[in-house]
Amino acid sequence: MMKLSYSPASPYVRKVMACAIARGIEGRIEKVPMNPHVSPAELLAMNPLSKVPALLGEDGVAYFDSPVICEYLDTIGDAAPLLPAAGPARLAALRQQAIGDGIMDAAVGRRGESQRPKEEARDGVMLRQTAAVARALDLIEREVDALSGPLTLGTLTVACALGYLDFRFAADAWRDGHPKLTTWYESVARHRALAETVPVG
Ligand SMILES: N[C@@H](CCC(=O)N[C@@H](CS)C(=O)NCC(=O)O)C(=O)O
Repeated sequence: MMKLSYSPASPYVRKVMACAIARGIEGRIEKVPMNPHVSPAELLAMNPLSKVPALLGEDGVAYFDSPVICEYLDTIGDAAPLLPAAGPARLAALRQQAIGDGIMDAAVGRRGESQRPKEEARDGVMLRQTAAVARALDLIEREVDALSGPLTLGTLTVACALGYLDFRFAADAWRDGHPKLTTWYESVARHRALAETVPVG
């Protein structure tokens, strides 16, 4: 049994679980709850960076971070891989993963900043994070056609990033000004891999 160090609100953890469900291997993963912010010894033994997700694989190797874990999961089971073989399709999926992970990085960072005492420097950082997300959404809207087709690591990552914006920053209404992305998200969100991993809390 693989072991996934896990926290329920993490969009990166959601991405990993969505990949596992999409490939039908979620039953081979035991989820171990972990608060990375208090650096528990069990997590540090797997990931010295004290971040979730971290996955103890069937080969005994502790994998992190989420892109690496998802690539490893592609080697488990018989389902088609979520990351295409080397070439333009793989590069497209990796690029989508990068923009989705980038939205998560900016939004998770902004959420962390928002919980610190208010000061000018903090507000400046949050404004940059907000602007980065806005520009990333505009890029994905322009390139929305590339999201169609079977699920990939790239499209799942973008969907999890949008789900995190709904979860933590619903008031920002990311759908405004992104009609094509809104339509795409409505349909992709129905996939079991995403429907069963919606963050709660
Ligand atoms: N690049 C990492 C990011 C993981 C990450 O930042 N996880 C957050 C939870 S959402 C975390 O563990 N933060 C704890 C910390 O930064 O100390 C990935 O893709 O897995």
